[in-house]
Amino acid sequence: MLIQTVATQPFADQKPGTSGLRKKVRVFQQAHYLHNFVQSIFDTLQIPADAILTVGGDGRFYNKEAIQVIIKMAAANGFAKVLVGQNGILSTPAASNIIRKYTTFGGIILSASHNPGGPDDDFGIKYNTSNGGPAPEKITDAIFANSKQISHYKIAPELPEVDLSAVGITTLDGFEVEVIDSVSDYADLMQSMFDFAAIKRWLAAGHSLKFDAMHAVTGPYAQEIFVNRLGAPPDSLMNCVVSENFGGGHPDPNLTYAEDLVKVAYGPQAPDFSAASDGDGDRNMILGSHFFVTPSDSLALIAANARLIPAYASGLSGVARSMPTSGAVDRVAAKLGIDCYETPTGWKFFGNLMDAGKVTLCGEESFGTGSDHVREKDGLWAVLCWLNLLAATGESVESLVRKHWQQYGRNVYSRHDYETVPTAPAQAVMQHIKQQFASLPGQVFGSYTVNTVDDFSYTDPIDASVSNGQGLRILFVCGSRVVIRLSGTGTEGATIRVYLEAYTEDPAQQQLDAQDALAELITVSHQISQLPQLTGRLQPTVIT
Ligand code: VG1
Ligand code: CO
Repeated sequence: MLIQTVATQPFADQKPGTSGLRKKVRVFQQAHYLHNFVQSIFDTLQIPADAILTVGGDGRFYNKEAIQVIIKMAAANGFAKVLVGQNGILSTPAASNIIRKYTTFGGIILSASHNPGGPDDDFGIKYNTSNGGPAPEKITDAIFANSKQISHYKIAPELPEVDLSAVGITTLDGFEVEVIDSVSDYADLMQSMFDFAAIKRWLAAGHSLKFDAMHAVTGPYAQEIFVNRLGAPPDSLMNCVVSENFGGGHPDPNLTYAEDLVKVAYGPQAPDFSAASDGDGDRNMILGSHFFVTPSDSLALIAANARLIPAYASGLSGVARSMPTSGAVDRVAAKLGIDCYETPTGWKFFGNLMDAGKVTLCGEESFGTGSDHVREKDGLWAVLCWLNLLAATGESVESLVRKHWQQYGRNVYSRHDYETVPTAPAQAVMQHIKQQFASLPGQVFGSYTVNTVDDFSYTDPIDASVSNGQGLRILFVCGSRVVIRLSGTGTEGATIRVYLEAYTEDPAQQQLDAQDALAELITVSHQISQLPQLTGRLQPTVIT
């Protein structure tokens, strides 16, 4: 096989964020840009002679072109084989499953997740290690370092374009590309974990389900699992045909962007259960009839009831949540007598805990829930958890949540996002809070007294690696808190995320709308951060 070494110049902006490198498609289309990053990944690895690389993406614009480049570069860099999803499609959790099930060396996932797709929108790429999880910071830092000094990349230019539409094996000079069915391995895994017979009976008894794939990657997975295997009527699915620009939408499953589904779930014919997933299939939104479940509550409730699900019948080893996620799951862990870990934002921090058998379930407030069945968060898995719990208990979504609050109290929670803020004022907000670190403790704001403030730092309990600067925390004496951090997944300006949490045992308070219950805390957060004054933004762009 002819291997060409191509001279190149470094790009300065290839630092992976919370979940890989995300940029506008046009940035990736610059000559050598994708090649440089892929070579920078390969240069961090010691690739053994029989190494297999898993490759797949969420089907967005530029997915197929990128895959052809990656195949040619994998061949030139010494991989023996590439496993690629049919039509270049693998949801993020499905890719994680393929890496694990076929013990491949690692994987490249092409996705910008919940960010919009299309020629003027976003593309992304990340590397997952042999455990199926996102590369830890040690590796992403090394990739960035390589990208800043790269001078050459290797490619096999004569390798023919692989026909990604047909399942099968192509061989060239001993290098193999196998196109695999994108769905069946994942659907089999789900079927092995949940009580499909009980869910089938629940559906057959007249309960209704609506699933919104938001024109993104979970469409074919939902068709196979909900319709083909669980017998749900075909009109249980909406927006389930994958499109390269996600139907022009923003494939982010929350009350703002999943408006098609929200209309149905709050409409006159509201189904018993509604759910949506994001661009790459790792996020989930759970709704009952006229009822929204916060992701933090969803994690807590799945943890509390996990034994009703066959895969977790023998209990959980422990749980983990990202720092900004509410403490609802901590209360469940305390009751169950299991450990609860608090990690920085981003799924990559859960991998070590799962590999070491310390945790079974993990979750993030950003509509991410998952378990150690793979090493990514998993949207359809969360949907199946809920369906399994509904079928096993015969309860409605709302009554399950309300009973949970009665038993554990409610962590009233909301996140306010201020998107596309220019970088300077966003930094100014963070600086303004940091300047008050010494003076804030003890200060009184209305009914809130500041207890402590810090910039969250995490020491990994398994490998002792330290991650600093993970978000500013203002903790109040009453147990309420405000967390402020800058997003690491955006591609335009800065996004400021303000996370608000108050705990209440009072049943009357538990019935309140979260925005009403948090109104004073929101005002206090503005007083301390001066966000409206420093950014000119009076309202958040998105409230979840
Ligand atoms: C966001 C979320 C974070 C999540 C990450 C990737 O990161 O807050 O919880 O892990 O997206 O999700 P940030 O840095 O923008 O806050 V996905 O579904 O985009 O891979
Ligand atoms: Co995602």
